[in-house]
Amino acid sequence: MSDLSNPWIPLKSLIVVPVLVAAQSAGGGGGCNSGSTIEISVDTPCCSDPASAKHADILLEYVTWSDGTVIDEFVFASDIYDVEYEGPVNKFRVITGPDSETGSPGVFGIEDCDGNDSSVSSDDRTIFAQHMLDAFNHRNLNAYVDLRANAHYAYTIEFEEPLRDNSPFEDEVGELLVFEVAGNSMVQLQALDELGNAVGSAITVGGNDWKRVSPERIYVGRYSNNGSPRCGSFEYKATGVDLTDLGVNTLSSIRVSRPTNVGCSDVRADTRLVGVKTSVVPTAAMVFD
Ligand SMILES: [Ca+2]
Ligand SMILES: [Ca+2]
Ligand SMILES: [Ca+2]
Ligand SMILES: [Ca+2]
Repeated sequence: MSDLSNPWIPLKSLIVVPVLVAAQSAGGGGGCNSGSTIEISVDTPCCSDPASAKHADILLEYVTWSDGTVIDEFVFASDIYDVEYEGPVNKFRVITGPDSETGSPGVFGIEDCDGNDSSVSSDDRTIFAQHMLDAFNHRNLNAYVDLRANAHYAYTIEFEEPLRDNSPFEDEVGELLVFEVAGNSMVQLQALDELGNAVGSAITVGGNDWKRVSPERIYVGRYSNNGSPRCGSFEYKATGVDLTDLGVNTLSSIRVSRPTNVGCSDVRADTRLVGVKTSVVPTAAMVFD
């Protein structure tokens, strides 16, 4: 009641509102980069201009976060499992640029893995996970999951070593790089504990989270189901996710899936995830604190 007599309360409320709005837009979508670009430097051995490497190696070199932090150590997938897919055939593929020297070049449809391309079996899902791992366990970014169906899917990525947040608070340095073909689709990310249970909070990455890669834009090719290149290309966009956004301080594995309750949004995400080594490994003394 005494607050009602305080003439400053209404003014305080007015001041607080814009701060809250800014905090929500920075943390709600998993993006931790202000501005419309993310600085990811790549090496494209085929071509002096990275934009010409759409069918070839696009090798991750270093990332420069908006606070000036430069990181050139990355953590790749060591396993992929628990693949789910409830969509039609010919719509869920692993693509590695056909002229690549890093990774396993080609276009792999999930339905083809067991030798019967008319349906998706349990064997298909298991073998497809191996194709995904072949695309996710090295620094060639031209290797990703391609999805063209508005259908349920999910998969779990386990990392070579746990990712660790450089700060327990929201910060500008992302522990996860997420790439998306064309930057027009939404994807859901959920941290898992050692037993595979969901921990922290699921986030949906999409919309303005996707940034144009700088200093030079990068592109990936378009392919028919038999693997032959088609005309044109798609710009490859990316975002950085601070582990605080996922509600965890460390991350050993992550569930990637179709978001639910997002209306008519494009959920056909074509994704590639790379872990970023932003923090030193704790010493024994730190572990036992
Ligand atoms: Ca099959
Ligand atoms: Ca953080
Ligand atoms: Ca897309
Ligand atoms: Ca961080």
